[in-house]
Amino acid sequence: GTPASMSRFRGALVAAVLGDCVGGEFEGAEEVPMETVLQHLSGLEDETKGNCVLEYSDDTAMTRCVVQSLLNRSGYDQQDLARRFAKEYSASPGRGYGSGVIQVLKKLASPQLVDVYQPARDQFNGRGSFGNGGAMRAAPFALAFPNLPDVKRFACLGAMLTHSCSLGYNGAVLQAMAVHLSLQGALCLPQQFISRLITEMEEVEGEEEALRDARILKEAEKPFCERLHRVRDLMDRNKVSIEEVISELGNGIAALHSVPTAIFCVLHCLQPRDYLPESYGGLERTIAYSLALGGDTDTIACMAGAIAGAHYGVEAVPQRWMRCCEGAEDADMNAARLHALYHQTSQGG
Ligand code: R7I
Ligand code: MG
Ligand code: MG
Repeated sequence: GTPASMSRFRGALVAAVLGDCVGGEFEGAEEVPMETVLQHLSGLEDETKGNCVLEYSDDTAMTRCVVQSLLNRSGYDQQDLARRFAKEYSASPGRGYGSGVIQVLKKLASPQLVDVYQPARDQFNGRGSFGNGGAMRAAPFALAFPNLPDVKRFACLGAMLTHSCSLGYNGAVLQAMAVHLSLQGALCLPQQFISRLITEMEEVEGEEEALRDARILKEAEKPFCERLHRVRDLMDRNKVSIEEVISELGNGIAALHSVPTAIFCVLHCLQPRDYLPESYGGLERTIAYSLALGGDTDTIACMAGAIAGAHYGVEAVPQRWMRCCEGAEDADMNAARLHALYHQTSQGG
């Protein structure tokens, strides 16, 4: 498709929901044989099963808040978004939220709250969360703002409502940038795609707070850059085992151990793989592969889904999969509305 086409917007938002819904089955599993993944996915194709419903988790619940807020406020409004997060959590607390972020969401509900970023700063003894909860809901920022500086800035602020550690919010910046570039068609040149992400993250991680957090947490000087270099090394190789991907990139709940992993899943699945069905297109391969990594499967598949969906477009999403996923229809409709906002913004409106 052409850059920033409607199909890419719909693909991004719908495939993110799909990843979350189908990935929920394996969240936290240590090892997930590919055979089990393929069985789970072919279960969605089974018409005789009638109306299968896979519920979405916190990943989609919070993404929906971001989408609704951006649309309603025609841009980023921290008060509005904070209120929506709090309201959504109190309406459906059972969506599988991270154990730490629940405290933030409860505080955000207080009408006395003056600084909406303060509850996030109080997390984990004042250092803030490095979980992937900011990154899992970052895709809509790439679908609302056409300019990269805006995407970076608002993805960062939107994540800081719950994640004040740079290893948390910079994961959101990276995820939003990956969706932004994919939307432009940048995945047609995978080498340039990863190089561009590294160049951008060099700058992002050169900030003082990022350097300080990395030092305190005893990570590499620029942790996301280091991981992206590993992604580049892995994608250059012909054969890579799942075990190697997990040990090099991780499959955990930290943004650092999941956002580069999701990006790798997309890059690795641009080509057919002999352990994935020949009938699968790139989007199906990406989701299946993400689940086979185990660990934080709903979130890795959600993030990989958003990037892949922006590349392949909505036509690549299997109708039967979509019908099984709660919130997929809604995502499709809202993607069209974000498409309008994006193109309105790009004309300076
Ligand atoms: O990041 P967050 O919103 O969780 C998102 C994940 C996704 O996988 C969702 O699908 C859902 O399952 O949860 O929630 P947080 O509570 O901020 O962070 C998640 C977890 O990361 C925390 O519960 C901690 O276990 C861990 N964590 C930390 N541990 C120690 N020190 C995050 N930050 C820290 C830290 O600074
Ligand atoms: Mg979840
Ligand atoms: Mg998860």
